[in-house]
Amino acid sequence: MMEDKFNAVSNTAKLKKRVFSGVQPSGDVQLGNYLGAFKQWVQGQQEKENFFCIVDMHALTVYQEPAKLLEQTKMLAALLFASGIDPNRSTLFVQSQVTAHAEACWILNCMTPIGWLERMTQYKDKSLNQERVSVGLLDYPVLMAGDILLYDTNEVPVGEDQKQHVELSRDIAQRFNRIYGDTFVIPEPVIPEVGARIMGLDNPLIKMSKSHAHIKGHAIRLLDDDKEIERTIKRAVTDSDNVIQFSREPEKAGVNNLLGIYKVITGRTINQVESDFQDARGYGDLKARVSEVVIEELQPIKKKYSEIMDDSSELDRLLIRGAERARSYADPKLMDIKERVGLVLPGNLVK
Ligand code: AQP
Repeated sequence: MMEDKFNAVSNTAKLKKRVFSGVQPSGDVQLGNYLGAFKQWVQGQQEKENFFCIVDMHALTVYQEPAKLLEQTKMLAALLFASGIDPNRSTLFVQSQVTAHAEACWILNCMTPIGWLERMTQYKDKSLNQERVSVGLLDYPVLMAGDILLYDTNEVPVGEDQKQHVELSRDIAQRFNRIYGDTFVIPEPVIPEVGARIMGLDNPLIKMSKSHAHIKGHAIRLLDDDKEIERTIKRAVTDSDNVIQFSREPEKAGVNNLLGIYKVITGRTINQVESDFQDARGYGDLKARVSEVVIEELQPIKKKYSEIMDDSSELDRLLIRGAERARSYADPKLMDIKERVGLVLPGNLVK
């Protein structure tokens, strides 16, 4: 029954714009992932045809403890479903389950100049102060290009931090199309107006991030209990002038970040948000109100998450089905790519 409904949805979906986006199972999912990505993905499910990918091979670009990586992958899948990703509307799958991604990456590697990769900000940031940097870390954006291009993606919703990578995917696609003929749709990055960059609560000048989520005070993790959320927001770095307004000034980045979190959760305009705090008695009130809306937003997600984790065999079934569906798009596309570059296809060899 579920299967029929799923196919019926997929048949009508062809006229819709196609969306691809990914998230790494690289640590505790934090509020920035949710507000900058998941929430936007869920809201766009109705009018677009969506592929959401848990990019476990991307996570491998920095060392992951094997048992933890597997656990984080399942937890992330459960959190995505709990946040509202609907398996009857969207295809949610794990990257390593669809081998076309790795194969496409290799072919695209062979036509990507190293200089394009060395210029990537994320590569520079993540390789800074590292004793050893893997080839995978440098190659991260090419694997991402493969992810996106295999699905004839029109739009890639990402936070501000990933925009450069989507632009690189466009460059790679255009180069391939020039050399081998029209093969790839050129994808567009779509950056949400709000929530594009949620900053660290301990340091509002750096973005909130999964890999720093274990540092006390840095992040709200989606599974934090209410008291922990309240404590972390209470400790958030602000300033001393007690003015509750949006501002681009670096010294106001902490207050700006808290107002941004409030704005994206409540869906209110800048003016409405500022007027909500007109009568606030300082940053204590601001923090209390932000805690309230964050707790309210995350409570149903945590509840749904526990229900999903109670029956993990259903979660496995959904991931198997998601991967099958992803393969039904990615495999024929890979065949087209291989044929264009002159690789041997199954039909080329006669027994
Ligand atoms: N702070 C953030 N604000 C807004 N959006 C964010 N995203 C991540 N952090 C913020 C968005 O979340 C999606 C999934 O991210 P990812 O896992 O693919 O990689 P990332 O951007 O590198 O996320 P993290 O949390 O910072 O992970 P680590 O620490 O492992 O690198 C993307 O759409 C991203 O823009």
